[in-house]
Amino acid sequence: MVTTSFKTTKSEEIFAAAQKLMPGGVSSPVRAFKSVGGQPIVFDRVKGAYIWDIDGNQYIDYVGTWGPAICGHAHPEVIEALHNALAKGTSFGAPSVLENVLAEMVIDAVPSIEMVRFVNSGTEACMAVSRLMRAFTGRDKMIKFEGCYHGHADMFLVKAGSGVATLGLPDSPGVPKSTTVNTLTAPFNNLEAVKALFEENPNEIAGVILEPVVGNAGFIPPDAGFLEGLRLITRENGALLVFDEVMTGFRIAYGGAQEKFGITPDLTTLGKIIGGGLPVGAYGGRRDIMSMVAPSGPMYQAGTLSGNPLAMTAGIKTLELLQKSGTYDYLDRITKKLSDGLLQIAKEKGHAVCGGQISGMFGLFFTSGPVHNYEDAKKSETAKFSRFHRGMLERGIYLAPSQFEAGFTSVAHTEEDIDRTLAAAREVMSSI
Ligand code: KE4
Repeated sequence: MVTTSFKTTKSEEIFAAAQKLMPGGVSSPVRAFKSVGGQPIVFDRVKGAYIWDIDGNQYIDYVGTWGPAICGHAHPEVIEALHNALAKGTSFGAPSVLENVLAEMVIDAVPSIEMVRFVNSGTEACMAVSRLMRAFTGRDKMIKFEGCYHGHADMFLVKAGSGVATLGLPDSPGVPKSTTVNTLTAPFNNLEAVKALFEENPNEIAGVILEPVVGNAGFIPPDAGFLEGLRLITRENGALLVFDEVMTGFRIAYGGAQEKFGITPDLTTLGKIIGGGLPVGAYGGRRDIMSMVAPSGPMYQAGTLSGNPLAMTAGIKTLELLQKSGTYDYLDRITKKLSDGLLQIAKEKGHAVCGGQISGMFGLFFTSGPVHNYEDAKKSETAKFSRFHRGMLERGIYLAPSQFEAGFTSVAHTEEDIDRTLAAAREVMSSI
C-alpha cells in the first residue's frame, strides 16, 4: 500500500505569499501547476532522485529541474567542485581555462560541434542560433515545428510547446507580427509539409530548427526517416539544419540525439545538463558558420555571465560523471522499466494510453495514439492526466505538471524507486 497523506500547510502559505510578489507566484509558468490544478509544492531541498518539500514530505523526482539533474540532484562530486571553485570567486567576465575545458568536452562529444559559444540559457542559445543561421545564409525565414519549444524569444513563440502549450496560450501577446512573419511552421514528422514550405519560399529559408526528440509537446520521437529527410531537404535547398538539443543533449546519448540517430546537423543548441544545474546554454556547429560570431565575425551576441566559472565547473563535473561506462545503458534500462510498466498498468486498468522512452527521457499520453505530432498529442485526455499527476503527487511521486512535457530519470534512480513508482501508479490508475 503506497497511499500517503501529505501535510502541505507551509507550501500553501509560501505559495499564497508568492502569488502576491511574482506573476502566478513562480519564476517560470509551467511550475505553477496551472494545467494540472491544485497547489504546487514548495521545494526545500533535493538530493539524488529525491525532493523534500518545505513541509518535510519526500518525493521521487521525475522532473530533475527539467533535465539538468541527470546525475542526481546535488551530486557530492559536483558540490565539492563548486565549493573549490567558489573560493576563487563567483564571476570573472573574462576568459578562464574552465571555458576551454567545457568547450573541448562539448566539441569532443557532439558530432556537429567544431566550435561553441556559451550563453546563459537555452533561450539565449536558440535566439543566437536563429540570428546565426540568417547571418550565414543571408535569408530571413526559418521553419520550426508545431509543439516544439525553443525558449521564449519572440520569433519562436509561434505554435510553441512547453508552457505555451500547457497554458493553451494563443501565442503570446506582445510579440509583434513583424517578428513572427518569418517563422514558418510544419507538423512534426511531416516531410511533405517541409518540402511544400521550401517550394513556396524558394531561396528564402535560412534553416529548419527542431527538437530531434520532442519533449515540449509531451514525448514524441522522430518517425523513421524523418531526421534523414530533413538533412536531405535542407542540403538540397541551401538551408541549415539546426538541432535544438537543450533537452536531448547528453540525455538521449552522450553525444545527444544526433549521435543516437546518426544525423549531423549544421548547428546545435545545448543547455540544462551542460550546466549541471547552474545557468548555462550553448550553441555550436560547423567552424565556417561559427566563425561569423563576434568578435571573430560580424554576427553580434554577448552576455555578462556567459562562461561563468561556477556554471562551467558544474558542467565539467557533470559531463565527467556521465562519461562513466554503463551510464546510458543504466538510464535506458530503468527508464524502459518505468515506461513499459506505466503503459502496461494503464492498459490493465482500461485506459487508452500510448508513450515510450529513449534513454533517460520518457512520456505517456492518455490517448490510444499513435502520437506523431502536436495535433495528435492534443487529442489526449488532459483532464485524466491531471488526475494522474495529482494522484501520483499524493503518493510521493513528482511528475512534470503538464501533459505537454517529458519526464526525466537520473542515474540516481534505483530499481526500488521504479518499483515504488509503479506501485503508486497501480493505485492511481484504478481511481482516475
Ligand atoms: P531555457 O531558456 O528554459 O534554459 O531553455 C529553453 C528551451 C529551449 N529548447 C528546449 C528544447 C527546451 O526544452 C527549453 C526549455 N525547456 C523547458 C521545459 N520543457 C524549461 C522549463 C521552463 O520553461 O520552466
